Amino acid sequence: MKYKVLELLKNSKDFLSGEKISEEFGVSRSYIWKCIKNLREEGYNIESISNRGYRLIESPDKLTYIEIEKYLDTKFIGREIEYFESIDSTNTYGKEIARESNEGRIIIAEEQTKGRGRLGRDWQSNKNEGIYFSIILKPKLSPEKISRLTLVGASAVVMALDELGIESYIKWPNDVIVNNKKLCGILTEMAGELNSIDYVIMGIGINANNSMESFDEEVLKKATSLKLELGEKINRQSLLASILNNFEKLYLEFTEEDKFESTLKIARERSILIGREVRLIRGNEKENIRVIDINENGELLVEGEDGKERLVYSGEVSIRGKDGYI
Ligand code: BT5
Repeated sequence: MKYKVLELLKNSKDFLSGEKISEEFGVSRSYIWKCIKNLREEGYNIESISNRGYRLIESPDKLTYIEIEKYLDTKFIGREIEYFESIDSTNTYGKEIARESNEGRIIIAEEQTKGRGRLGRDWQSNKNEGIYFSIILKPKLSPEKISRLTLVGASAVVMALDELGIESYIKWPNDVIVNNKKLCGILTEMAGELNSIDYVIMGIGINANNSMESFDEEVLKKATSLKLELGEKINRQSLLASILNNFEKLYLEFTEEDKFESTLKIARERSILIGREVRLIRGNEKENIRVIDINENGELLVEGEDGKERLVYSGEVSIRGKDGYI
C-alpha cells in the first residue's frame, strides 16, 4: 500500500491532501499517515503542510524496484526485484530461492557482509556505494555453454558504461576494467546435471560511488570506482537499469536465437588481454602466455611457453599482468 501512495505522490507535482489519498484507496487518513511515516523511514523526503497535504521532495538513492522501474526497458529481467538493505551474499541467497523463482528475478543488496568472488575469494561490498546484484536465469542451454554467459554479462556492463561515456574493457573471463583497474567482477554459478541446467545465478558487483576508504589495502592496488574515475557520484539506479536492458538483449540473442556474435564482438573489441603477454594462474601453477584471441565458444586462444597454441577454459584460472593486476 505504501508504494501505491508513493506512486501517487510521484505522479503529482503539487500537494495531495490526506483526504484525497485516503479516498483514492478507500482507507483511513491515519492509515495514510502511517504509510507516509514508513516512507520517510525509508528515506523519502515528504513535506507535509496542514490544510494542503503531502508532497514528495526527494527520493532516496536506493536500488528498489520503484526507483529503477522508470529506466527499465525489459520484458522479464529485473521485473521482480528482491531488495535487501544488507545480506550476506546475493548469490548465496539467489541459490536458496532459485528453484521457486521465475527467470529474470533479481536480488539486490545495498551491502553484502560476505560478498563472494570466484575460488573462495571475497568481494568488498560497502553499504550504499556500489551495485551488488544477482540475476536468476533458467536458460535452455547445455552446461558447456554456460561459461559464455559470463561474457554476456560483462558485455552488458561495457555497453551500459558506454552510455555513461566511460570506456571500459573486459578482462576475460569475468572482470570489467576501467583505467587499467578493476571496476566490476562477475560470479556465475550453476546447478544442474551433466546435460541440463536447473538454474544459473549471475552475480555482478560494480564499484559505483565507492570511495578509496571503502577498499582494504589489497583491493586498493587493483580497484577503481566510477566516482573515483569521474570525480563525481553517478546515478546508480539508471546504471543498473541500463545493464539489465543491455543484458536482456544479449541474453535473448544467445539463448533464444543461439547467436553469440554480438557478445563476441564486444568481448573481442574490448578485450584488454588480446595481444598481451600475461601470466596464467591455475592453483600453484603459473605460466607466461600470449593471448591471441577469444574464439566463438568464448574460450581464450593463447600461445603457451612451449610456443604452441591452445585453448584456455574459464573454469579455475586467473590472469594477471606480469608485474601487477594487469
Ligand atoms: C569476482 O571474483 O570478481 C566476482 C565478484 C562478484 C561479486 C558479485 S556482487 C553480487 C554477487 N554476490 C556475491 O556474493 N558475489 C557477486 P574474482 O575474479 O575471484 O575476484 C575477487 C578478487 O577481486 C578479490 O580477491 C579481490 O582481490 C578483488 N576485489 C574484492 N572486492 C573488490 C572490489 N569491490 N573491487 C575490485 N576488486 C575487488
